[in-house]
Amino acid sequence: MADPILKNKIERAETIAVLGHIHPDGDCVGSALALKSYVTDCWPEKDVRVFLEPASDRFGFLRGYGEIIHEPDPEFRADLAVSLDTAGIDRLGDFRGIFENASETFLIDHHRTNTGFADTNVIRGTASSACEVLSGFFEEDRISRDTAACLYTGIVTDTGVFKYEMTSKETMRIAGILMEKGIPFGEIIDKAFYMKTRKQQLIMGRALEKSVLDCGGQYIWSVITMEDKAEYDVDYRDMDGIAEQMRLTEGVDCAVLISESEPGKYRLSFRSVKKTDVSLIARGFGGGGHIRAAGCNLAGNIDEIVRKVRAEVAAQLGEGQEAGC
Ligand SMILES: [Mn+2]
Repeated sequence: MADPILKNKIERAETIAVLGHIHPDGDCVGSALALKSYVTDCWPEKDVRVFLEPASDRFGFLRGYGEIIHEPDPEFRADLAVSLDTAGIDRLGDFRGIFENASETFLIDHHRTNTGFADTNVIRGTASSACEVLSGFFEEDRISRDTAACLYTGIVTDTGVFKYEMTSKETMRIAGILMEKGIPFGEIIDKAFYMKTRKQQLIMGRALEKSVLDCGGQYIWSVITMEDKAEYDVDYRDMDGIAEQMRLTEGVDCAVLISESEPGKYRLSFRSVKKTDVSLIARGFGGGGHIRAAGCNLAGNIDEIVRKVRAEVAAQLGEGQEAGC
């Protein structure tokens, strides 16, 4: 049985604003469009609008993607504003005013750090994604194929295709229900997660070709220069997934991609498998992140940066000469 709390609020509202976080990802776009799609199917008379910053084109196949509003509308007074996948009110960016002007506010999220900034707050810190939480408010037989595709996209992106730790039996149960709606699940996984443009593939090839295996094969690093990026006409957004691919080299425990953002300035992206806590290393250099994925920015001589980072990684791999560090 679906929880009726959201349904009751929607039925009382004529105008509904759906909001998410800045730099919207697949879970943010997926949950926002899923809510709009569900409301449109069940209550076609409602005025429901999704407000988000521009997102990646890879989500362009989702119903309602082309109707997302990117500019805040100061005239719009929603009876109900729903915030999805957003941990704090600041993260609503330019759309915060729409949320604050609404008669009633509701939020659905899965970030444990959520500050609970709405009138009604549903925060499930153990859920894989906002889409997983949101699906609990939908009646199963009223979820259309279009709505299912939106929800599935969010779950796929936030779980790294059912791989990350928060993926649970419940995640898989919901994914199963969505699959039964007839969605092209393989195609959605490719589009939402694995698909790359030609130039993204080529810059990854360049990074892999230039990579150096170190510390007895446990550490891999690579440097992408401004010249490399210019050659393929790419920017930092095209570099997603490269450090992750390096991490998947057999025997490797820590991967670092160092990409030059401006002359002499570098963005470092760390990934680890088991032993290395890359959040510690990134934090030591003024950045942050998680134990298995982190990042920081460094400026200076590239040989010096490579040496400093290697020293930190080698210290953690901890086997000294034995490991060839
Ligand atoms: Mn999320």
